[in-house]
Amino acid sequence: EDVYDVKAIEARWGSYWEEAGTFVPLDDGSRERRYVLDMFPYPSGDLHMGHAEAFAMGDVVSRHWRHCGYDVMHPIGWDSFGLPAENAAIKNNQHPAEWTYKNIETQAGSFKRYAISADWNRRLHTSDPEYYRWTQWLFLELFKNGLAYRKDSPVNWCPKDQTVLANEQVVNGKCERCGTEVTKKSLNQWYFKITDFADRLLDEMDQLEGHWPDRVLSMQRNWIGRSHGAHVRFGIQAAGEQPAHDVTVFTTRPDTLFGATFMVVAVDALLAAELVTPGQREAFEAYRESVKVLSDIERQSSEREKTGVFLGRTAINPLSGEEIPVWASDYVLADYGTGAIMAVPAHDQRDLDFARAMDLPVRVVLETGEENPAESGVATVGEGKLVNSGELDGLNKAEAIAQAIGIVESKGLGEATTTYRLRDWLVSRQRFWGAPIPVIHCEHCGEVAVPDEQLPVRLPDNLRGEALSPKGQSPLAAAEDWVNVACPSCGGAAKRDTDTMDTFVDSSWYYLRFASPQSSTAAFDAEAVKNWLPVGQYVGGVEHAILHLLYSRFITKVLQHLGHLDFPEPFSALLNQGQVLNGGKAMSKSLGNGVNLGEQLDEFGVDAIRTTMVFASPPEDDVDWADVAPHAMQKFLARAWRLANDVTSEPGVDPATGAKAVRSATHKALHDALELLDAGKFNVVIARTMELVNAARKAIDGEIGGADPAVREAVETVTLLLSLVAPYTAEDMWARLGHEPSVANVPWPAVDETLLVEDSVTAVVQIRGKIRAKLEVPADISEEELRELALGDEAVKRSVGDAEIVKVIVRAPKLVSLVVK
Ligand code: ANZ
Ligand code: ZN
Repeated sequence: EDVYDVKAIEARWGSYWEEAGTFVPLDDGSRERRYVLDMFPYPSGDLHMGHAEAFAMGDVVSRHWRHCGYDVMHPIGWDSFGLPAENAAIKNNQHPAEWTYKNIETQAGSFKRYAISADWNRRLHTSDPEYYRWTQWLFLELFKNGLAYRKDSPVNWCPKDQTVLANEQVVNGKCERCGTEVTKKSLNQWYFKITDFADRLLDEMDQLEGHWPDRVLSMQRNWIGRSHGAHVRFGIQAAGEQPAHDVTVFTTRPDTLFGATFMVVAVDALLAAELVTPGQREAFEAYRESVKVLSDIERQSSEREKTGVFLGRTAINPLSGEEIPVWASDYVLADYGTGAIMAVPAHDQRDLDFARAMDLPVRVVLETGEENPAESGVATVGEGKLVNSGELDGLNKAEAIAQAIGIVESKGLGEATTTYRLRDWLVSRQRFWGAPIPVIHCEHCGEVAVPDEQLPVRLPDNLRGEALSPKGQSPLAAAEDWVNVACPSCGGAAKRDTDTMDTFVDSSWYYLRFASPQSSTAAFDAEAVKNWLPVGQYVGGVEHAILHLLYSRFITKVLQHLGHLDFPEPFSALLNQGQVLNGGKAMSKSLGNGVNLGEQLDEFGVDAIRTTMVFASPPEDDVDWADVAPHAMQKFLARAWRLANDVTSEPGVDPATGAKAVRSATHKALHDALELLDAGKFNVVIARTMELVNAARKAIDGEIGGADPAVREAVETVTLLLSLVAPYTAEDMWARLGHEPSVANVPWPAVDETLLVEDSVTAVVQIRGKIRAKLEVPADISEEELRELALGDEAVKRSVGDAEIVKVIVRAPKLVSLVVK
């Protein structure tokens, strides 16, 4: 029959690939290995359009590489710890595992239907004890090597709900759920020392240049935020007092030291409370109270009116000896630099805004030719020469920076330094559904690592429903028989740590686990990791551009540092696919513009949806579902599929005996497709495939006919190209063409370069306006070549005879005109 029956075709091949093990890598070294990885999903409900987009893109890469002859590993797993499962469990009086594993099954079914070329044997779930046993091992590796530590730190606290709130859960200073005023509470929390690796995280990004999107690299750079500058110490005094102590500021602009007209200390820094004089204390405390509820982003917003309070003291400029007032404000952050700045309003906009609000002086020290900031309200930041700056006068900015650092260093009042925006990674959570932190607290021995043979520290399975609701400490604290253990070191009574790990820890190493997912003796098998890693192509959304990628890079570097790995970067290449929008907006419940993936698959078939996703735009661009036409795509697939029925030659006949025009079209499509795939222009590959489908159809319906071996070659090539995006259709065509499955393992045919030459055209040679010769020339002939050909032609020579050629006009590829006399 000649009807493209999507349902029948899906049913025919639906379970074939998994049963045949089509996508299980050989892993025997007979082929070069390549690793393609999609960011693994979180099991919230079924797959959605975003998954469909991301996984369609990753599958193009994976299938392309398989056709190129690589042994491809394309694994799949689930990031299955996390809060939504816990919230669902509280609501439904369940254990979080129930919700989690039910959703995983649903998603796995959808992935299979979606025909992702995944190796299902490597499937993993981060919430399996077999997995989190190794997450705990990883924690202990950091702990034992001084890279995991505990410290007190302030958290957002809702006194009514008795719970810690993430920054996103604090709305206008109030608890998102109950509206109670949020306070800060100090909690003892675990941190990973990612700051120790800040330089490596920055510098080793060089090797990712050109392989990761530029914007991701710059987001990582900004997040780490390395600033070169200086620490400069200012003496402090109150009226009539001797300098009490020093305050050190961090500045990236020591050249502007003579322009510092006041100092600002972060209002919430301990230092501010120490510095404030008794007379100013009341005003200070009132101010501090008023800014407590603001987030860092609000505090630093340039939109907000600057606020602050005078601390009653002056600071002494170490270069000029000038006395300047010391203020406290919220625009200076307590945990960046030293929490104190020298304010140079002429050349720093924030300082200028503050100076204008508080009526403080503005002094230009770098003459840039711009308008005076005191009048314009705009700080000047250009290049120029130093003025009003004593011994720095006349220097340019770079010279003055070096000179100023030299002077403060020689006086012992400061030194060059580097500061980072990056903070240590807070990894402990007071929640249940995560990997328990494998530490035991003993009064005698302190923090003791759970011995390796006692791992995993399993989550208790008797907690469910209400028992999981947050009570200011981890729900695990209530499981007394779980908490109370013997100290592994002294045998005395001790308690387990009741916090669980941030789920970013789970996902910071899963790409390693995929190399040997069943290993029960190690987190990863060294040999397997050597064979498969780093990941050749990582695919996922830009929402993970910072944290997940940074943490994964950090953990890889730690493991390399500790001798477990021999490469510094986990992901050699990164692709950020775009979002799927509807009507130009992200799909959301509140907008009511959601599109259900399952319904789309039911209506148009898997292949049409996948092909639509890939065809709609370059992979990194958004797809607006309001603008696409899966119905038309289904028609195109049907048209392609019918070609396979109309090929009447047997497989294996040399296509060289077939129609040359068809062969040219085929090899041009193949050639272009390879270049386009390497360049990541997957959408254009589909456009080329469409052209080839048209060429093949024309040949079959015209004089050439379906028996020509060049037509078979064309249709087999269509099949191959379609297998990148439309696996069911392609597999069915392949079978109809008389081949064994699977088309996924068919090598790309070699491109015959001689077939790529453009068709020839006819050039005419005119002499005195009359056509004297016609030449068959390549369409892309150069002016020079055409001129030579024309002048060397026998008929032309004859016509010219003894006359003198005074001028040759060449219009390649069609015309040569000779002026003779
Ligand atoms: C004087 C100065 C003059 C500054 C000037 C800038 C321009 P980045 O590049 O982001 O590292 N600063 C230092 N610590 C701060 C804190 N805790 N909160 C807010 N601002 C802080 O920025 C470094 C600059 O930001 C430092 O250099 C300091 O202001 C300010 F024409 O010192 B500068
Ligand atoms: Zn002990």
